Amino acid sequence: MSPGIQKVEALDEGRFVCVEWEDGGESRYPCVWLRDNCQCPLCFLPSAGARRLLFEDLDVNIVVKEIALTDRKKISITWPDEHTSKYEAEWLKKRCFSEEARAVMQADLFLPERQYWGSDLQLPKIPFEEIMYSDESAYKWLYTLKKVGIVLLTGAATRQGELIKVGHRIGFLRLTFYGPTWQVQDKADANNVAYTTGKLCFHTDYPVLQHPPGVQFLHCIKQTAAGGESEVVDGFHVSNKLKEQNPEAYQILSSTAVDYADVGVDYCDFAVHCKQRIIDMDSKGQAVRINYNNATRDTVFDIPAEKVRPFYAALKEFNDLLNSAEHKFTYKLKPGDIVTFDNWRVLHGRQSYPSCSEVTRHLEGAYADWDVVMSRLRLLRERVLNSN
Ligand code: OGA
Ligand code: NM2
Ligand code: ZN
Ligand code: ZN
Repeated sequence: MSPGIQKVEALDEGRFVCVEWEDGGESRYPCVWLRDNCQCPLCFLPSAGARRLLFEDLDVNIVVKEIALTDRKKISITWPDEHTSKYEAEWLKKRCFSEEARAVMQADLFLPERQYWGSDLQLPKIPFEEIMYSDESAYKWLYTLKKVGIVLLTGAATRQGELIKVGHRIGFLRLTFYGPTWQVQDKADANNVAYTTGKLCFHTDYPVLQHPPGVQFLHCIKQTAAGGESEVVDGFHVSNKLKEQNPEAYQILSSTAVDYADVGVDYCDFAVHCKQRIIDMDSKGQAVRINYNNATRDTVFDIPAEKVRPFYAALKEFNDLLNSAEHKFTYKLKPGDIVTFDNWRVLHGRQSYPSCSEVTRHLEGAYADWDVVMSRLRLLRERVLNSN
């Protein structure tokens, strides 16, 4: 329960409204924001949870004409044109502009907490069946996926189609040029290095797409006796290490736009080209997405010749850190396992395995967007927390 309102007054010639809370705290709201967020049926469409008010009808220099405290749970503002807006205490409290209150709201919305790991990873495991029927388990799955970056679902059937069910559980899967789901196995005239028996060094999938898939699912249907082990590494943790140990390499990888290319035929024919920085960072310099697949890094490289070798040297430093025993975690998928991981954060690889005329190893893969996964996570959280 949020505290009630003690007192409300206009400040700064009516440009701000100051709310004094019963618990002694104080919040200041700019009037232009208050008017913009009027919750009346003319200004807001509750069935869509969206603003009806047009920006052209908003006066950015608006001031209050009158303010009243209706009861301790609501304030009412009359604007110069006699339009009236009412705001609930709880609604206002959540939207307080103080740094602390904003941090609480942002954490609630985006769950930015990260648990970094290295070779010490305790791979989180949940039975596949549980996430399918229990909201609590599904919530735990997605919450852990966001925080740790990887969760293993165990005990799925060893046939194609289980990932379609996972897609329905979260909402929907991300379609790409490799199809709604795709079969990782040794193929003649493979249109991707993943479809061979070769080793795959640490990579994120699909940096050739402008918006690479945020989440990846790999369902083990058949596993080879020899080879084919999986490797994962926490790309955000390693990026932090690189920044500490080799700021110049970090600077190069987080600023150089690398060309990627993928041309071929699968779901349909494709000729995809894109530029990505290998380490994408936010405005605070924190890594937010790794875009690195050595196989699809283009032969075309759009940087001046003298910058090429320093770039390779920086990438070598990053690659070495990814592969250090301290950072990487090795495991082997069993038939029925579905590894789910943050494809923006976790780089993955596999050991080579012997080629054979028959199929000895078969994974089915699929992608989802973080928008869809986070949306399901928020809805599950609401349901799980409200039912307890
Ligand atoms: C892939 C991939 C891993 C594996 O298909 O992109 O990384 O274990 N596969 O085959
Ligand atoms: N597959 C596994 O970036 C990539 O090419 C990743 C994609 C073929 C769908 C591989
Ligand atoms: Zn209104
Ligand atoms: Zn991959």
